[in-house]
Amino acid sequence: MIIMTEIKIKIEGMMCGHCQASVTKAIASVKGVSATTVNLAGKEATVTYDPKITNVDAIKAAIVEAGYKA
Ligand SMILES: [Cu+2]
Repeated sequence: MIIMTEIKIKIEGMMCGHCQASVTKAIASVKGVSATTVNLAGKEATVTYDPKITNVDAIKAAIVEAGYKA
């Protein structure tokens, strides 16, 4: 049985649609993430993931690796 967790992560540094796409791609590439919506104006990402596979720290690390602050 898979129980998904949904979290919101604040992100600093996104300036345009390209940044939004980069962050979305970075988060989606994390193993265990099933869905993500990045809100550019709200500087926030909503991420749905399997807590047995990944965690908030790994998702934040992917955002930082893409060049943004989480
Ligand atoms: Cu940009």
